Amino acid sequence: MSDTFSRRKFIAGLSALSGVALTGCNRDIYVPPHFGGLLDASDALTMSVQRMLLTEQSMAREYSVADISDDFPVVGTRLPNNVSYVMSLSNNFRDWRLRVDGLVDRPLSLSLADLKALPARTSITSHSCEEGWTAIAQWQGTTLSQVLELAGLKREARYITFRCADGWYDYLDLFDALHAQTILAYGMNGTNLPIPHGAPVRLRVARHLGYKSLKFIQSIRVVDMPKPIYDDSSPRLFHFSWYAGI
Ligand SMILES: Nc1nc2c(c(=O)[nH]1)N[C@H]1C(S)=C(S)[C@@H](COP(=O)(O)O)O[C@H]1N2
Ligand SMILES: [Mo]
Repeated sequence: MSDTFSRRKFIAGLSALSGVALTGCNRDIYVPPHFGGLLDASDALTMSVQRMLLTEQSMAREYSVADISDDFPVVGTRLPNNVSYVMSLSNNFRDWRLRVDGLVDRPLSLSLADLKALPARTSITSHSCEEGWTAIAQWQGTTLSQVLELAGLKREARYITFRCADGWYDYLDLFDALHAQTILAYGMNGTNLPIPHGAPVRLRVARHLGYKSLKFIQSIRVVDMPKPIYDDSSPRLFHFSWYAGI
C-alpha cells in the first residue's frame, strides 16, 4: 500500500463493510501505512472483512504437472528425535493430533482424518530455500484459513505461531496465515507427505522462502504478539533477531 493511498477512505470503507463504526478514531491522526497498524486501527475486523482484504493480495505463481521437480531436496530435520513423534509415526499417525489454541473461541484437537475431511486445495508451487535452491512440487492440504475459521479467531488475534515436533517454532501474521495459498499440507506429488518432508503435516507458505514452510507441525497457537522463545532444544535460536521487527 503506498503512502499516497488514502488510509482514511480505506478504514472508512472497512468500517462500512463490517457494519461497525470506528468511533473514537481521530481521523486526522497520522498512522503509518503498514499492515500491523491497519489491523490495530480496526479491532472490528471480522473474518469476512479480512477475506476481502486478502483478495487484494498477490498470488504466487502456480505451475503445471510437467514443471514438478524430479528431485526435491530435504533441508534440516529428516526425522524428529522426539518420542511422541516416533510413537505416532509407528501407528501411521492415527493418534497424531493437531492442537489449535490460544486466542480462539473453540480450541481444537484435529486428527489427520479431520484435516483430510475439510475441502482440500492442491497447488503446484515453487519452494526457494535461502541456501540457494528452488524446487517445484505439488502440494495438497487444507487451507490454514479454514482451520482458523473452525477455531474462530478472537478480536485480539494478530499472529499465528507454530510448533514443530523437532523444536522449530515460527509465526505468520494474519495476512500470510489467511492467504489462499497458505496450506497445511498432508500430500506431496500425489502421495502422502513423505517423512523427511515433514509428515504428517507441514505448512506451505507459497510467497515466503522455504524456512517458513514448517515441517512436522505439532501445534498452532493464536497470539496477539509472538514471543521469542529461549528453548535449548530449538535449533531456531539463531533466528531470534527476526522478532525484533515486530
Ligand atoms: N520443523 C522444521 N521445519 C522446517 C525445516 C526444519 O528443519 N524443521 N527446514 C526448513 C527449511 S530451511 C526449508 S528450505 C524447508 C525444507 O523443506 P524440505 O526438507 O521438504 O525441502 O523446510 C523448512 N521447514
Ligand atoms: Mo531453507
